[in-house]
Amino acid sequence: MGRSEELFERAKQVIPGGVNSPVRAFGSVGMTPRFIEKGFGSYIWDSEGNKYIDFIGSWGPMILGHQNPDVMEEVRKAIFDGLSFGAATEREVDMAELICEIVPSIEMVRMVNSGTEAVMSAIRAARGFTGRDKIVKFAGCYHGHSDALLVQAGSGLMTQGIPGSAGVPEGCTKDTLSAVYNDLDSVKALFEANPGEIACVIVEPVGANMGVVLPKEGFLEGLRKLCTENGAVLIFDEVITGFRLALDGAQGFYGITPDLTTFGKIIGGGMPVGAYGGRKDIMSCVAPLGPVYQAGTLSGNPVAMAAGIAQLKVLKDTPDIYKNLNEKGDRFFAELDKILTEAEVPHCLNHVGSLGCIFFTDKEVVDYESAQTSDTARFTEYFRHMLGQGIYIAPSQFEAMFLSTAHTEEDLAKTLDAVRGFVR
Ligand code: KE4
Repeated sequence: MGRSEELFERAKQVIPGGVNSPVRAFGSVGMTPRFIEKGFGSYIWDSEGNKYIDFIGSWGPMILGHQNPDVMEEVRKAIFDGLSFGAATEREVDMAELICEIVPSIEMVRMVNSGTEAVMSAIRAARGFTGRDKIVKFAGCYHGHSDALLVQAGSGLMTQGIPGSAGVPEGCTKDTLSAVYNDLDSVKALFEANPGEIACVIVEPVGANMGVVLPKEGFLEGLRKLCTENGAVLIFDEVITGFRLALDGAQGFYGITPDLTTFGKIIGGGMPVGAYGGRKDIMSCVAPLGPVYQAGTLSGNPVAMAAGIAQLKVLKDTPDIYKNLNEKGDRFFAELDKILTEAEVPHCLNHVGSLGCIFFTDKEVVDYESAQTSDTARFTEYFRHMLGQGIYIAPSQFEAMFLSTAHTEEDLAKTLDAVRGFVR
């Protein structure tokens, strides 16, 4: 038994499923998860010393690669001043000012400790601001594990949300309505059926939790128009897309202004950080300024702020960093698509910038339903082959591939060669 197997056996005795987040268990690919010991640049090493090119990057945060020197230096400096005070600190002000400078729609922002917390809080702020209870989400979009958002994917269109998890009472999802991604009519229908009752529409501006699904032309603009017309808050969940597609995220990339935005991942530089923010009139509802309660012991933690600020500053101050990263992504995913096409492998490759995903289906994947047509058994073969070639991709068809500024042309060439070996 290898070290990962040993560790996994130990872990399963004391941690549910042996992991602290389900996708890490490699369940959908039927393998023992790799226990990772170290990361540097575009690489990670497992507990057996195997080296991998890392295309998960901690599910998005490591856009600069592992152990970026600027981030590590700022963390080193911060830890010697102490780890946590539960008090206001200058770094929190610096972070909030930086986010407001970088993302024009953000007039006021609150730090939290995860994307889940950011979304849960933004939803509460939207409900508190509008005085309305109902919310609209999209089948296939994932917004963290707060009760109201754990509705059965694809359930609930025109009806009350059906809990998608045990332990979530129907009362928590009865006000959650599901719409169809890229289908504005499904959203219009919900507004018509619930006049004056919908507090917000929350959307991943690029779906990245059903695999990668891009917004069709006019979809995001249409959501903006519907929310404005109906007095509902438009929330962009940019936990993945924020500071990734562009410095000002998907809202900058696509030119749409949401009322609130949620962040996570990149904003923490690898440390546990989330944030929500946007229009001052909405955020002014949040305690202690307003009546919407939200709190957190480690919110704005100084070490986490140091990491996040350092990462955002590199992204903000490095000339052409997004142009180069997105062009690298365009070249890589185009070549990946070409290899699969020339090998006549039925597939749909969706990508934007440094985010991408291969679906093993002959359908165009534009929403949750079409994503489900993917041959997940074929994906498992693909995953296992790539892992064996030292390429670490998400152990699930319905996740994304993340490129970083640290991935070299050699890394990408090796990855493409591994794909050629798979299709041969
Ligand atoms: P966290 O609570 O995991 O920090 O963020 C929840 C969340 C919110 N919104 C979006 C768009 C997200 O993608 C996420 C979390 N993303 C997953 C990856 N698909 C995290 C990986 C995991 O669950 O372990």
